[in-house]
Amino acid sequence: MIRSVRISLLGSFFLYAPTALAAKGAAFVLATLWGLSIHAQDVAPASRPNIIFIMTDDHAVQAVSSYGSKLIETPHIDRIGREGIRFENAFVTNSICAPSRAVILTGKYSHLNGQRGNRDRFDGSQTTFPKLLQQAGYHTALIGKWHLTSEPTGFDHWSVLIDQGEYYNPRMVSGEDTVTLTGYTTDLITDLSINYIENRNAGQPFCLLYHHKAPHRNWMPKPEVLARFEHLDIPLPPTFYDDYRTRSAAAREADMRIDDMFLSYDLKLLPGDYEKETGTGGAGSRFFDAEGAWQADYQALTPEQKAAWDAHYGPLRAAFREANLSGNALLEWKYQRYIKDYLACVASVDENIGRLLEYLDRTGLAENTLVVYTSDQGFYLGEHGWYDKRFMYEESLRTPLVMRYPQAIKAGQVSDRMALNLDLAPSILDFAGIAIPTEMQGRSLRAIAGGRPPKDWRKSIYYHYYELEAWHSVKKHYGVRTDRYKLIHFYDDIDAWELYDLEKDPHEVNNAFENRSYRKTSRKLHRELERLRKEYRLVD
Ligand code: SGN
Ligand code: CA
Repeated sequence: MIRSVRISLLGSFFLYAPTALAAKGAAFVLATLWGLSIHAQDVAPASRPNIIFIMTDDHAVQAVSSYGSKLIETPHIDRIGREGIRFENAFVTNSICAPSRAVILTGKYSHLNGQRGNRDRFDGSQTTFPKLLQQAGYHTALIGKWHLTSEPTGFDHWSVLIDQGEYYNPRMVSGEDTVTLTGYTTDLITDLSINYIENRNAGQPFCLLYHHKAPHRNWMPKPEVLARFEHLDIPLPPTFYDDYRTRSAAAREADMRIDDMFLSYDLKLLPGDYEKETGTGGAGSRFFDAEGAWQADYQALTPEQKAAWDAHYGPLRAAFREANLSGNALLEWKYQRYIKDYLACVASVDENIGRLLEYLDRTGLAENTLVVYTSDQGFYLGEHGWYDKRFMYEESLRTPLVMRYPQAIKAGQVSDRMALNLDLAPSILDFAGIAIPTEMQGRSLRAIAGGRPPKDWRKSIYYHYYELEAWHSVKKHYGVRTDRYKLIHFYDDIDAWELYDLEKDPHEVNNAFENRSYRKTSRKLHRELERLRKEYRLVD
């Protein structure tokens, strides 16, 4: 377990110094602590790229402008893809945080890396791509969200949030030490990341995992952008009022509807604004005290941060009390509240990525650095009436994936090949010129990024979700997706199949499993599913 031991010197330094100063000081103090040279040069050996692997938490493609978002502009994330490659069809193999991270680190499916759900303990003795880079002479670092309950392994330096982490004034753990920083976490993770690069040992190539908490629940934006989307009336997604008519019970029984969000913790109201807290969160939230959690978040703000929150939310809360909403009007109010906060969190992520890219330009590092941007999975932004992820439906199965590496990736490419988070470890190793262990189940994306997609590239993907008695009560399921179809089997306490024709039904509202005209397709998909389950060693 990661322990919270407070180092008073660093703790008080960070607590009382203003953010920018704290960051500068942090660079010096941390550089000294890590024993790094603080006179880095900005040229790495041309043959081995530096690697910056940027990952966010729950950032849906529907909120990335280069993926066609109508909700937000994300110019800096878009820039990575424009100056390199954007994968239009990137998916995860298990749409939930810790499992996705374990897949990314090991290049193996959940049943083999052991991290099936968020609550499993990650076996850090396994082979991971950072370990292989480290063995090959890379300096490896991890800064930001980790969310695996075992201590990070394979990193020369790490500084991580505890569990889900905090949006403001986060505690960050490095080894035995915990420091509390002051400021907005998305900014601070970027400050620490830039400081790491600045102070690295220039004699070694580096690999930095720069991992944001945002835009994970409970969507607390930075003061400066609190009101960024307030003037807009964000359109409802077409499936917002999905009645789940053709689906199995899995969709109806999932507890992740915007209507059931916590009025306090999610929607930032306070007791007195409403009669009683109506939010629910499925099996895993049984002991969750939403009002208490929201109070704790609010009380952890500095007086200045509180003042900014009060100035923004005070009038919104007053208007809410005044409006006395019910029915769909109340539901749509919840949606607006949710989506505006979510988007504002994304805006800060994008701005900070811009800051990092600008630093790479300024220091001449851009040319020889592979920059990868992805999210640990997608998310529902009101589609099917939901937030959260977990289901194999498109919004949470897909994830943004863009890469830039001027020396090996031609600018301006968009690939429709099916990429998986399973492919990231092999890809990064391949770009670094390191042999990919045969036990890794993903495939390197390097040839695709180089403009030469292999002829035998995959034509289908396998997905498997395992967390039932957890938050949001989504049933266990596995399935196969091809370029056109998707077949899903919900199992364990249910035995139900769904089949979607993504060409005719891109929003996945017509389960065609019982439709006679899809019999042949269904048989083919079943065969393909069995083939994949053998290939990935789920069955003998
Ligand atoms: C927390 C969230 C859930 C979320 C899980 C998993 N509740 O438990 O809504 O599904 O994390 O998210 S919260 O009240 O703590 O925000 S994950 O990204 O870490 O997998
Ligand atoms: Ca996540």
